Amino acid sequence: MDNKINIDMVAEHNAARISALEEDFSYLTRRLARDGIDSETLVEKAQKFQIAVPSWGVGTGGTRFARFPGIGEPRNIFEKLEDCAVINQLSTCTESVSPHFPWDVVDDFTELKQYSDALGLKWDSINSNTFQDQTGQSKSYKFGSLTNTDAKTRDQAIAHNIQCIEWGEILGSKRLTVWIGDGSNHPGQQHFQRAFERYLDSMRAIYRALPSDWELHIEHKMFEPAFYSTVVQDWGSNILAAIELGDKAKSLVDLGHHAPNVNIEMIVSRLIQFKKLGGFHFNDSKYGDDDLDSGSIHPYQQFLIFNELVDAEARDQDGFAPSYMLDQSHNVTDPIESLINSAIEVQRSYVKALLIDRDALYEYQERNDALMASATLKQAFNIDVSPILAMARYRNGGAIEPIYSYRQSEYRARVAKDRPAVAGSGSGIV
Ligand code: LRH
Ligand code: MN
Repeated sequence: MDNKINIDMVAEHNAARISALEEDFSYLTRRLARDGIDSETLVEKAQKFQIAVPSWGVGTGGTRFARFPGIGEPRNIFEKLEDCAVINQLSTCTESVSPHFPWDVVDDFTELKQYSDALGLKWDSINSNTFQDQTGQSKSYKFGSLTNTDAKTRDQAIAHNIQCIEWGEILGSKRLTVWIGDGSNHPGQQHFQRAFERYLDSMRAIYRALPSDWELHIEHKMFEPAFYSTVVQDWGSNILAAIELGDKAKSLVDLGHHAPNVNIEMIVSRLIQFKKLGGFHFNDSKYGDDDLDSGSIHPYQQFLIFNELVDAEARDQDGFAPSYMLDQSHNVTDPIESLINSAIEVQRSYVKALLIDRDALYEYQERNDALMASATLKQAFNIDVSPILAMARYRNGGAIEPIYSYRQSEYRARVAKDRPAVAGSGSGIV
């Protein structure tokens, strides 16, 4: 099992880089001190920053056209956890894994819990799946799951979600994330209100099964797999459902689930204001739900989202405790490298947002000094916080240069010896 990256090798790599890092860090410390900002406080906050990794993200992703698996593909949740442990070892900010059932189902969940404990990993939100039919499933989800016009099909979907909660309790998770693809492809095919009423009824049954200290996260998505209407298509339907269901129901924002140019940071602000922000699926996109690496296309948008999050933190906003998670599909990169990089890019947006001079910003906002208000954000965004992120990794026992250390470890080639190559290039996201 122990495929850890050799810690002595990482220590060697760090030893060769620490003096350059300390030089960059002390320059940045002096630079920030001029603005009355303490770099040590930022490193401490960066060291505590955590973002969960999706179990389905460590395998090569694909599209409806094809999936081109790489070498050493993880074949089951145990091998996926090994890869997640490497991501956390080098980045030190991804100690939790979010599983997807039934993709990650095992016979013995206690054994799985022991395995994750041994790797120093925790379990984040559980993702149910009623967007695919499983072999031997009695009712098909072709025309929907929790909103299907057939009550037995809805009951089947409800039962699956309740089963996910039970498995999650064994793993120590505290959240269930429900994303459904239910919707229609033709005008007139679905009665919008009746479908949403069926959705709420089904979700009430799932909500009733939630343990008292759990949350239910609702994930909206504009389209796909439905291409005319989607029952939970945007934050409006999402927050209405969350308010209707109760305090344990919150809204989850997957960045790729919005039309291009939608002001996602404003949606985040609304959800914060009404204490309904449950969490995020971070990724990036240019067109549709592309699931590209976080911050790789719109880093400023990601920064503006963290401006809203840090603002809420600074104002001690009531009911503010969002969870952070990546939800990406790695079609052309080594998934481990992309997840390490993306976790750090989300952490970067957080630390840059901590640099914003909020008092000055509020002042400019009150005085309608649009230019200086915008410039105040840009000034923080333009500071390179890499030395703070690297110092946080170093002090957490990780790698100053994680991708370099990962490549030097030849981890992928090593596990490929144990994990037979996957033949052919079937299609599908995982
Ligand atoms: C839907 C989604 C959802 C997951 C799936 C893998 O597009 O974002 O969060 O269940 O991807
Ligand atoms: Mn998602």
